[in-house]
Amino acid sequence: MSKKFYITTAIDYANGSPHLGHAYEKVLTDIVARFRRLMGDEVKFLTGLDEHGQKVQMSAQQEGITPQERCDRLAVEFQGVCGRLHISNDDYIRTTEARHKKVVQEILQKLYDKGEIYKAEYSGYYSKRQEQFVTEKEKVDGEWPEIFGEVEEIIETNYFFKLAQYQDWLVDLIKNNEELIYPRFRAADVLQFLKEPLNDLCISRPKERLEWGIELPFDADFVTYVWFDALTNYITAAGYGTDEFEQHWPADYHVIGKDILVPPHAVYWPIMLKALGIEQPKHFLVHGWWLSSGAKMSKSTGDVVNPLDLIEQFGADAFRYFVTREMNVGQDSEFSLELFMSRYNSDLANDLGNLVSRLLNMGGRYTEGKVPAAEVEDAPEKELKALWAKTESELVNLFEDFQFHKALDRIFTFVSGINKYAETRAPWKLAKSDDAADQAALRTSLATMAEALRLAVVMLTPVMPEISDKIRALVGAESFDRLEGQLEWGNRLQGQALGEKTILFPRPERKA
Ligand code: ME8
Repeated sequence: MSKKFYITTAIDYANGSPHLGHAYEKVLTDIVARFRRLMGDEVKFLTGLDEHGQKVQMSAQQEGITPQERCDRLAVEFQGVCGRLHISNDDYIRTTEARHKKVVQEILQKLYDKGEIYKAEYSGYYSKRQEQFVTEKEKVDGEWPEIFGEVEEIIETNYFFKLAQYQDWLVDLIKNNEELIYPRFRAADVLQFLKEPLNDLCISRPKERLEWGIELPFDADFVTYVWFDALTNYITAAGYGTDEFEQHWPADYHVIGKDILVPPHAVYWPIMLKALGIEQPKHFLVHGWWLSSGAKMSKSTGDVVNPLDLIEQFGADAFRYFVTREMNVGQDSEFSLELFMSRYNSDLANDLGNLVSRLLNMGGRYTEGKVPAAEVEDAPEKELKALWAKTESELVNLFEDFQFHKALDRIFTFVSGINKYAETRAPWKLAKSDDAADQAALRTSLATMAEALRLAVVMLTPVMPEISDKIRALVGAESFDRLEGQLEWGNRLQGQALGEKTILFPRPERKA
């Protein structure tokens, strides 16, 4: 059986409600997954929920419910966001599932038997908020950084995973594998981290301190450290230990935010795999952060806006368009309602929405609701086709390089080009003339607009699947599973029925 294109997101902490950062990562990964399917790959797209750990246990305690009850409730919320955003994942993993517990215990036992895990007494500083030991070196001006929360000194017996012995191997892996981390500049963060000697990783927590975790198979007094448990999700869902594993592993892309590259994904994970004799993932796609995303945004009126509410208000595709158009993958981006509204109104409602309704309107009036034949090719047609040729030559490469913001920019430049073409040809003026040449130009202009619109939405499909399908249905174009042949100008729509005029992007109602 052939290898699938296996792509994963981070699994979200079941420690609070989903926010813009979570939603963005799903959209980004979904676009890659949908694009790969169009390119002919068989895709396995995994996302999920990270349910163990001290924070989850503490939040549940505060609420007076069990951690499992709390996770079950949050799982509904997180999966709900995936549904609302039309995320096309093939699997959803929760780390409290039996299939996952089994794999975590299996690999712990394997590493223990191989002598990769040892027991030792450890005295050190422990950050409750980060759920990890920290060292004096991490102090800033003699103080623990804010992100550590309360830090306490403790003496504990624990189990340790031998990371340190793999340090040189890991440095070589990162240095010699230019393609491993995208964007490449993030690899420098990893190498910087590896300039300091690595400590072995404490992979257990005594049950007296933390119960909410996966029990160590070789010592029932301990549970597994949450990061060790969480990272393992990628192989659990790939069917580790079964015949299915070969079909999925190695992962093609782990999509993650910049905060969890170092050390978990670029240090712990590669070493865990190496110690287990499992192949390394092919790539990490590391995105930046939405700033002010956690904060609720207030408008001048004093209303409060949660970015995820925009999905219901303006539609999943408008949300998907906005986050993809604004974020240069790898960089940070600022979220603001003003920016969202400006993109919605100018790109979606004006440029794209008006173009569609204009075409349908004229088709109904001048060509009996059908796409006519393109009969002539004069300067305006030549110009628009040339613009398409330029756009088309860039689009697939931009998608392959995760330059989605640029791809959308090119597509919307082309949409503006179609609108300009309509202004130049002015079919509404041609319609007033009985001259045969004017009538041929009228038919040509509607045919050209319809074909150009079909082409414009081909590569919008992975970003705005619902709207693209709607537009295709309105101009009589067929849906497709494969990109092949879709990007060529072909006047394919001749004779197709045009749909009724509709408003694809309604203007928001003004509040009094
Ligand atoms: O880190 N902008 O979970 P998480 C963009 N459970 N992305 C953001 C963001 C923001 N403002 N805030 C968070 C965890 N993210 C672990 C992962 S994987 C084996 C375990 C991203 O819920 C963040 O970078 O804190 C991460 O990739 C994802 O959301 C989940 O974050």
